[in-house]
Amino acid sequence: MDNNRDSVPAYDVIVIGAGLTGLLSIYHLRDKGFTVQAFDDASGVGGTWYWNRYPGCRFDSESYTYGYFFSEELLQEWDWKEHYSGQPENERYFNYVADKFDLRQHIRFNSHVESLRFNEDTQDWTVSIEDGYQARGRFVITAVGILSANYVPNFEGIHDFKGPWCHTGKWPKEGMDLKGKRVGVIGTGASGVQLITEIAKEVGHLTVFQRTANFCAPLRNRPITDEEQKEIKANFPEILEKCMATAGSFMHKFDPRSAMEVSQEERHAQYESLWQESGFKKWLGNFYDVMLPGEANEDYAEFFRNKIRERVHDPVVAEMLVPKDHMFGSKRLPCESGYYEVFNQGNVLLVDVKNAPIEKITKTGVKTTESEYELDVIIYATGFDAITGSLLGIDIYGKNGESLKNKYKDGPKSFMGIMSAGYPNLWTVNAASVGNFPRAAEPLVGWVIEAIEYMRTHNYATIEPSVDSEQEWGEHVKSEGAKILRSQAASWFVGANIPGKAVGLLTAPDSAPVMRAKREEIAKNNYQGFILK
Ligand code: N01
Repeated sequence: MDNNRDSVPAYDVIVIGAGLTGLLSIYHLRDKGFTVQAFDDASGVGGTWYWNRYPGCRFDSESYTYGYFFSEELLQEWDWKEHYSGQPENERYFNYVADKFDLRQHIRFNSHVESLRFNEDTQDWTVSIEDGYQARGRFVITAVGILSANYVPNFEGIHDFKGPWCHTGKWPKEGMDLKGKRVGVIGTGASGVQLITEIAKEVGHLTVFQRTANFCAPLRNRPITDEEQKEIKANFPEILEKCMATAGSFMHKFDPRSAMEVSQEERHAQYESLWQESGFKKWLGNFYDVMLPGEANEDYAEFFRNKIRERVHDPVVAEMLVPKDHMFGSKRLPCESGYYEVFNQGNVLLVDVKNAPIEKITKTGVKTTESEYELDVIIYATGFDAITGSLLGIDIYGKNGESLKNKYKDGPKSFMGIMSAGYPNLWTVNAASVGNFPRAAEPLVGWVIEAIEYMRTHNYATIEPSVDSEQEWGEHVKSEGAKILRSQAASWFVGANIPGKAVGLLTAPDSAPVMRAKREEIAKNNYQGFILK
């Protein structure tokens, strides 16, 4: 509690997080004349790109579609070196942005936010940091990341293991010494796939514990040539336009034809030609109906399965790597740079932990229901408590002291993923978007700041959604969410990866252009669906 409130520094806006969305928020808020204070757990900027330092970590959005577009000067002076840039360069980029725009002065680092409490008398929020520091803000933007609450399964004996271990999302800054070691990796999602491919080059022996085989596609990364660099820099408006026109804000546009309308020959020729392309084009640039449950989806899935079979020499191992229990595209497609070939190495073992689950972690390794594996290092590539994990990691108390954890116990309750009834002026921006994240974050943050400006202009102290609009949104997410492919697998998209978490789509079911249009309509109608006082 803030017993001595007058001595607590007060700001117009508190921003939690100094990653992509946090930096963006600070820049625009300051630009509009608001006072702003940000807090971050980390000792530096970058969020995801600060924490995920594991070997192999990189974009699978095209680098030049990922950076900020708000400054033409920044676009022109920053050179992405690779089409799919790696973590070290990505972290450098965010540092460059923070320095260029002098953003660090507004950030308190090494500051773990413990709680947020709404003060009904002063109609503002008190933020409390673990070390006892406090600040107040009229508004709060929780730019805490959608994939930032690391999930490590609660395996029996996890702390008994004698060797080093870590989660991919909290890779030590000083690195991990894996050379020549017996390393075990648990998890084969996008992080595991990138990590496994990279560390297989240096470890002594690698044991991969796989519960679910994934559809993975070649990334085909390469350096950006000088010629390409010039072309990219001359074409940023077109690049942006392309991204903003698509459902997930990526550059790739679906083929409007149905896969099943064309001949099998033509269909397969298209699959093959997309296979040779880089990045997500294979996922998001194909016939539109490969992303709908049904015949086209299964046809493309089989094409992927055969690609895996071609690349893995041992047919038994190949079948273990072939996904058979979920639809293509229902989980996020990991991009890879030689993942399947890793399993042709003599020093790599694939262990199926679906049929024989991990029973416990021992002093010396991993014990499944079938066997024991001796290891020097264990790496948990076991994912994140997505979307709500980091938000609910903060004790948030709204009107009448009601805890957000309690409100969210059966799943998130918000209007448009950006604010919850009973929590005035608390913008939970990260719940609203997936896809090529920066392209979704820029317009969203812009919209939030416009709303804050609107309130300043019209002298309102608080904004919060009505209970009705929150309920309607919840019903929309449920009914429309059930229809989309992302809801059809047991993944982080629906919270199914976290034991005990309520299962349901955690983000908007609408495309990015639809979400932008909905928000514009709300703003045009004086923030319809919200109560302003
Ligand atoms: O996490 P995941 P991730 N026993 O949840 C397994 C983004 N990202 O960190 O599939 C055994 O996808 C789990 O098994 P299963 C991207 O959006 C982007 O890899 O649940 N295994 C799965 O294999 C991505 O989607 C990039 O059966 C257990 C794995 O752990 C998101 O982050 C790079 C287990 C977790 O996979 C998350 O990816 C990396 C258990 N008890 C990540 N519990 C870019 O390229 C979990 N698993 C930008």
